[in-house]
Amino acid sequence: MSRILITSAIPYINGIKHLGNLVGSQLPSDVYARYARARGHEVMHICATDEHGTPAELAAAKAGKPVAEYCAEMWAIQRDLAEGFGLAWDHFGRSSSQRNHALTQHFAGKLAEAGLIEEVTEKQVYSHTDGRFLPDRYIEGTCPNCGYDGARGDQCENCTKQLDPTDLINPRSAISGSTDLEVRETKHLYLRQSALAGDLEAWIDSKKDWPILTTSIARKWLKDGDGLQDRGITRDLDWGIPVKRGSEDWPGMEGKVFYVWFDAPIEYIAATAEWADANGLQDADWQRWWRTDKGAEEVKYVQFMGKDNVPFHTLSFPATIIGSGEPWKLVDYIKSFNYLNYQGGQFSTSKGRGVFMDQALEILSADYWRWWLLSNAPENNDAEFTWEVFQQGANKDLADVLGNFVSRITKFCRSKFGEAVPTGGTYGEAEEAVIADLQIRLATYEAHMESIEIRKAAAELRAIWVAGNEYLQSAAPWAVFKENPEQAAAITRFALNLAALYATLSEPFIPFASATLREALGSGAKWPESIAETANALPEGHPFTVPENLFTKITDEQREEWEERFAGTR
Ligand code: B3M
Ligand code: ZN
Repeated sequence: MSRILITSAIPYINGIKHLGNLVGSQLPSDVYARYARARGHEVMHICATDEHGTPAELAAAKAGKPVAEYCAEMWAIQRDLAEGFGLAWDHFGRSSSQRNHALTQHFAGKLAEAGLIEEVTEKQVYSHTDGRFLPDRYIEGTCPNCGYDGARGDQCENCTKQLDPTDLINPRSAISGSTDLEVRETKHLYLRQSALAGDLEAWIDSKKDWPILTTSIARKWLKDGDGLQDRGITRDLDWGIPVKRGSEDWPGMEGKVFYVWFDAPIEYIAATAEWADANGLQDADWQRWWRTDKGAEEVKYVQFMGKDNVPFHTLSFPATIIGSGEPWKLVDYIKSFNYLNYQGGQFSTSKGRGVFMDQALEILSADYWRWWLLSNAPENNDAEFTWEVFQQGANKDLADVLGNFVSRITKFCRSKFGEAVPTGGTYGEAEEAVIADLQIRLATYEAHMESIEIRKAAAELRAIWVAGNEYLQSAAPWAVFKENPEQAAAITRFALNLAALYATLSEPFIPFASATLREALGSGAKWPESIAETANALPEGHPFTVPENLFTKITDEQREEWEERFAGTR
């Protein structure tokens, strides 16, 4: 048993997330956390909302609400949706928390002490109409790289090039549309990442077992120098964490806040402190997860995120940690994901294209989504959601295989033996063969889970379900019953035990169905040591009930209706 710290990239506060966001971080992190808990590890599973920066301010303005109020409301909405999807965090924090304010200011102070912060006078775009500077997404214009006319001050969405507001051609304010702009001088803090390039490169090089997607992005940024240019970590905004050195004011930085990407990853730590606060615990209780001088040396720390977040987690955040000179825990493994596309295009929050978390739960229960998304997770390539493949995948795996198996055996037992595990008969060759097969499959499933190969793990779990279905089909207790009721009893007992095994093994992927099944069968959650043992976990005479249809099929009419409903934009 070990201790595992798991964080999911923290979603921006500016609206409800779509299924592409979900499968790129929160969902796989939940599967891994559930699996680790089931194996008896001590787990700390953390997520939060990312509440600062221009996305939050712009979304609040659009909603006509003060930004603090908007964030508080959206946090509660995101928390409830996460619960609806079964995302089992130990804590769902907020990057606007006092804990994050204090920790972010603390890190800035330490970095300054280490000589890693530089005060730079730079040029920023000022809007006369709006009476303010226009950093990042507050400004839009034409991309100098590809000519796209909706590029934002921080990045071109079309060609992904990182930009500075002053790079844009024909710039305009994203707030008022005004072009009455002027370039003015303003002072900002820069983190001297370039001074840490050697340390970071050596650290990345030492991560031999990381996914190629993660290390290739990190290396690209190291080579291009892009990611390791010194980075501005402050902004001329009202909403955010005020710039301070620890608890001291920072002369010349009055009225400025830290850049959202500086404070967001620090929220992983802060959210763990928020967890301790919320549970009446001490600082030592969260520090044992984060401070290597306070017990975190033995913690394994795993992060989950979409590929666009990789540079910030492989370079910027580690620069903050290493540069602080303090014994904070560095990440041990970064699992990153490609994109999920929607019906031949992209999911898009800004355009409202695709299916969003609230809509998904309106039409189907969470396990359908969890299963399809995870078994098709965009691990090695981008993946594609279409209503047709979704319908096919969910129906085949959940209804035809797992649901059908459970339904057939529980209903058959009820009709012939009553609602208790039947007595009599013994397991024979057919059962021994299934036990041997599943013992190997279990080891494969565990190995994929441990190396966080989500698709492969899902495929193996599916194969485990299929094995039960095939067994039942060929053992055919309904046919055996007439001639040999004792043997039919043994077959039924074996199959009911397989159903109980499936409830346990499937829990990381489909926790709701797993709970329903466990309750119906009155089975425990203990992870199997050996399949032979679990084949008798439900003893003779053990009572059960037939679970309500675990999974009903998605009909063609439903598919067509949803395809049409979600064809446009929100
Ligand atoms: N909020 C971007 C995103 O939601 C950003 C992640 C922060 S992780 C510290 O994709
Ligand atoms: Zn571009």
